[in-house]
Amino acid sequence: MSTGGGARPQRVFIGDVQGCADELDDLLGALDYHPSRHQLWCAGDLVNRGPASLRTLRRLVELGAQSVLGNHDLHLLGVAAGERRLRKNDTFEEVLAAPDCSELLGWLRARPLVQLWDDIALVHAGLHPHWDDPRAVAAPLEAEIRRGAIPWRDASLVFLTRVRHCDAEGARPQEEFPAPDGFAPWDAHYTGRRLVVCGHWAARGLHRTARVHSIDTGCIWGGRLTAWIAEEDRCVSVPARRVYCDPKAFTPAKPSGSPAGSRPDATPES
Ligand SMILES: [Mn+2]
Repeated sequence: MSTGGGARPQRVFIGDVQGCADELDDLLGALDYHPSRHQLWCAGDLVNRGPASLRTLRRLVELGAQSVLGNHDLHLLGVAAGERRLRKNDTFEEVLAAPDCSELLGWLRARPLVQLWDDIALVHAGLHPHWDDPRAVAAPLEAEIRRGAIPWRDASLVFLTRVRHCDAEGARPQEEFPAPDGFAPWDAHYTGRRLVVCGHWAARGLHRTARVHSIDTGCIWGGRLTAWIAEEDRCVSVPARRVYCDPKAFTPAKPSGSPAGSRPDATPES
């Protein structure tokens, strides 16, 4: 051990990688990553839209990294199971064709939806204002996912992996941009004692308050890949090597009537 011998590893939370394997390696370099000093926790959406989903999954497994599940991770599992159709902007076909596909998807399927520490909760999108015990909500959903039976319509699963705005009762709006009166970013209604670390909301940018650290900084859109080191309360980020995803390739969000030129994260699949 070069430093801090015997000390517990620092928790390093990484925003949505989405197949940006080169930037993941750039970030590990910028962190001076070492397995004896750092424990990696990704905020989900490890795959899709970016250029190298297969290499990203292999790298994370090799690193012994951890993650919570995001909507794109579930989508990959759903396509692999024949429950969901590949969409035109999906970029993970190489994962499905890989010789180690079943091993990688088995690893992905075993990731949690929520991870708790005394001080921090990690989730892909957000936590519902009425949940006193997010693990009690997530555990049965995780069991179904591990069995290969993703409960697509379960409102809690949708909330955990997709929420951006909600009202005080945790209801989500039909439209997110702009959200109607009475709706606010989900963390405005969150009163839990843990700091929530999440991804999923690239357009919000790096958003750090006493309640939430939202660390998806839009690498696939040509933004940055960001890590937050909990024990140092410090962010480290690296720029995208290029723009991988063109917002113009994304049609306005449903339902019809969305304004033309909606931002890409206005789609239900961001
Ligand atoms: Mn997402």
